[in-house]
Amino acid sequence: MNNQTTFPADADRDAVTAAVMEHGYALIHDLAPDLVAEAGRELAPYLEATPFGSAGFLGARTRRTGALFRKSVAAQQLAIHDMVMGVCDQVLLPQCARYQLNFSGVMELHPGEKAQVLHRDGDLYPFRNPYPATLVQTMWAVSDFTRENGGTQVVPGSHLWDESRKPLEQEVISAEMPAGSLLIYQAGTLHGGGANRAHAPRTGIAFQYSLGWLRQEENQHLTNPPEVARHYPPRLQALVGYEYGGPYLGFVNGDDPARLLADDGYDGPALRSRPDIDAAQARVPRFRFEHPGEEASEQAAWTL
Ligand SMILES: O=C(O)CCC(=O)C(=O)O
Repeated sequence: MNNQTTFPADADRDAVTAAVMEHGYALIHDLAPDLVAEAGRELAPYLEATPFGSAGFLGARTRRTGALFRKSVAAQQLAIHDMVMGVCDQVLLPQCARYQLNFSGVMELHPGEKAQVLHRDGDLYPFRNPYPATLVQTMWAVSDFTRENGGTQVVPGSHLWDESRKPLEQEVISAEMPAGSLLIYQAGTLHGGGANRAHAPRTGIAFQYSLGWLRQEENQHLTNPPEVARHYPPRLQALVGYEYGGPYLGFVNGDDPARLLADDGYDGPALRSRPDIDAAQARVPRFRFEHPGEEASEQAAWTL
């Protein structure tokens, strides 16, 4: 156990935040075993009814389902766990007035799943790493997480690296933790699901929190629910949000938001982007942040 990044359930949240800021991640063992087990039970039927992913990033042997708060009361409680809120307050509030829930999902990696490509969740936005903490990501272990069964792989310290630096094999660790524990990490921390070489699935529940200003000014989603927006011109439907904002931005239950309006009988794999969206994003430059250094005031720590 690494005592700089692994904590007991009664850990002080300042110490956990310090690890997330310095090392890019922290593990808190046995934080909410009963609630996590209950969420796992509530979500199991949804996972069972979900096909495996479409290979690539989403995994050919992984089942994923999103929109968790409609499916699990325990998940509602987990998402607002005191420890998570405390760390989000400290990591995100220096950059925003309020943070928001950005993603909810459960990932069940089945035996034979290969390791996912290591990635930064903050790359949803076109910023070059290192960038300020735009996101906090959490992964609750529903099953035990081990190196053998595909426990999340993490690259300690990589939130501070220039993005041109690639991790060596020995720089990648496996987030091993018993069921009921929490892995919490930053937007810029390289990570990915591990390979499952065991005989049973590895299941984790993920919630991601983002800066409150990463959204539309007028709340288009509440103003224009599907039954209302169905009657709008297609261009307007896209503009108010029934369209991806970029790769992986704006999906509904892991799929194209436009499907909320169309009854076209589509029964293919859930997709979180489209080739034309990926191509459009590829021409957007990645903005570089400057960190003015140790002496800078907390108010002006980063400039674009
Ligand atoms: O399943 C995991 O351990 C990590 C999954 C992940 O990082 C992702 O799907 O973006």
